Amino acid sequence: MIIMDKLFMPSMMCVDPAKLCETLDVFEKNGIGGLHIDVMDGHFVPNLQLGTDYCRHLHRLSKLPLDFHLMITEPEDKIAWFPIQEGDWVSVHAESTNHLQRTFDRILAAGGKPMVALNPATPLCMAEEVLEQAAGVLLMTVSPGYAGQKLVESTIGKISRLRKMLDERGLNHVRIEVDGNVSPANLVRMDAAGADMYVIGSSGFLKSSDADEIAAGIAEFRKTVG
Ligand code: S6P
Ligand code: MG
Repeated sequence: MIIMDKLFMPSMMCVDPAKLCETLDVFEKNGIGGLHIDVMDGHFVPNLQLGTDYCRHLHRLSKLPLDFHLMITEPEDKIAWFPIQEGDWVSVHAESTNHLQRTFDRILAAGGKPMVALNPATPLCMAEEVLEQAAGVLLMTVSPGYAGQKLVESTIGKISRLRKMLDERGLNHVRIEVDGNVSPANLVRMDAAGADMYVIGSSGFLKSSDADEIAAGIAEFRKTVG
């Protein structure tokens, strides 16, 4: 069995823009896994967030990989818009496309690591056919669209069921990323259920924009998952 590092992925939507460079510096110095980028198009989710130029700036300003979370319709036609580099993760929602396989193929051709994302009420079977090719599954633990929401309780059991499914298929290299209300208390439960990649926003160490407090928060979170 492969034991993988647990990865913390700060949500860039929750970073104070006035402190962008110093916050990126804290992330690099404190072993952050990658920068989670919420891309929202106002159609798939009722909000607009982070664009392609912002992603380009982040690649210029930081060595950390990007973790694109595409909440957009017809992602298969838009993969080329994003500055995907070798080692970047790219999550695409199973609900957002009739062409999940084609979207995966395009992410792989761009050098990205494809992941399939599922909303809280979307069953795991929607991800099943791409698991062999996937670098991970992103389980939404809130409904996508906004930061600062409360955990959908049923998603904790869903994490356990997905971990079991992956183990049974010998796919324990496939990551389970959780996104939404990853508070210190929920982190304990998500970790125990089998998640190993955690999007951290306003419920976690990005509740503060102070560099020292963020660094201390990362250390606390790391202690929790061991
Ligand atoms: C939500 C988005 C998330 C949020 C993150 C915020 O649609 O996909 O990545 O940015 O969940 O974290 P929190 O702790 O405020 O829920
Ligand atoms: Mg997200």
